[in-house]
Amino acid sequence: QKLNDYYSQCLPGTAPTTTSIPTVPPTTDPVPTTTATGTDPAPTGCPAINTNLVANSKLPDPFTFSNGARVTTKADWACRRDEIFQLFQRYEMGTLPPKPQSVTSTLSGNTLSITASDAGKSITFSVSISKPSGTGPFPALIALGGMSIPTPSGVAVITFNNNDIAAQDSGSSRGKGKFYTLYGSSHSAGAMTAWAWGISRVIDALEQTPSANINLQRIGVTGCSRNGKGALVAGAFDTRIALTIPQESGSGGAGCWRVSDAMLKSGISTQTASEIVGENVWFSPLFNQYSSPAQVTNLPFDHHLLSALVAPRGLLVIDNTGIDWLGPQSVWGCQKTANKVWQALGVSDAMGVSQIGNHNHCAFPSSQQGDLDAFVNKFLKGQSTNTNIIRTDGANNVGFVEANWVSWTVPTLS
Ligand code: MCU
Repeated sequence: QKLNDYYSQCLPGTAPTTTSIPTVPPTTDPVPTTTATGTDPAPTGCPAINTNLVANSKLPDPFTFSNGARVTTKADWACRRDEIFQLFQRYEMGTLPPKPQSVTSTLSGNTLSITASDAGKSITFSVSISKPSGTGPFPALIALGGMSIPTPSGVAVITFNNNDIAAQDSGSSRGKGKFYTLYGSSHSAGAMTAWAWGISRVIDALEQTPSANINLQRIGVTGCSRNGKGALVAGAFDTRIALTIPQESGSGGAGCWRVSDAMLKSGISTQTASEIVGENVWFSPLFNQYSSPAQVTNLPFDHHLLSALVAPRGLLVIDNTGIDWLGPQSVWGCQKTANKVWQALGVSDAMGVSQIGNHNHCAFPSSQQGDLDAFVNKFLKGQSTNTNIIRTDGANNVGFVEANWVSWTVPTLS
């Protein structure tokens, strides 16, 4: 109930009516050169990134490198994924620091305390672990700001207080939170990158704490609204996460900047990049200069490619058609397009979209329970289920005309 009270205050219209873009603080951290996350080593032999931005009013091609070469194999995709990951850090999210010099943890009851130290500084934060009955190791969902979907049976819930790692009260929260205590208040990472870094440290801690009794192959991440944007980024950035479930994440999450700009232009009151950079600190200050409609079209990616970073792992996008501010047409078109990357990898049913209206923001409707169960049972419990789920009840969304947004074809990657 507390969570629902909070969410009902969030929408609609807590956004400032004027867009005052904060000045860009100097960033001292280096431009990213490697994925440096999860357990995957950065791929080698990849083409160099071409950072000349080329205007593109459509959704950029997942299968063409920035140097113009075509992606034809799964090995190419590993390189292209790495390139997309670096581009997101460079233009939108800020730099994701690699694993710090030291990560230590202690488990006391249900509380896992994590200390991360680097370059003479250290921070400590904790997560609470709520386990089901029975014998583990248990699958687990890491919940940003608490669970907003029904807790699946047999699954542990790890509550991650993302606000403690990076504040998200308003545009004045820049550089506040434990991440910035460790890396400095002028670090380029936006709040979502900072949260993703923190979630990776939670997984590091679980790896070194077998007594926590969590199955490391069966970790998911979820969150709603602003925390749903964060859940998508965490799942995109750390390949140890088997299932990513962003709920009603809207613009800046499962929506595509270009489609949201078109919605606003057509008169629908929806959130766009130029609004979001003034409202809060979810993105890097580096993104400010790319946020106007004229600049958004210069970005070498859109959020279909943020989702694509999750592939071939599990992704279920849970969404609400009833709230214009969330950009339902944008989320629908963006994520149907993202699914093409899973298609190319031969696992289109590892990525689903379930979009249902007529309910309050972040109030999960029972009509979506089957979709959630199918993904949880497959990716967190190892069952064989039908996850061929791409559905919307939004009549308007049929108006997303793919030919207006997608001018590339989908290869079958060998
Ligand atoms: C959907 O997430 C955000 C949205 O981006 C904000 O503009 C709005 O004010 O708050 C939403 C939210 O987090 O609601 C809880």
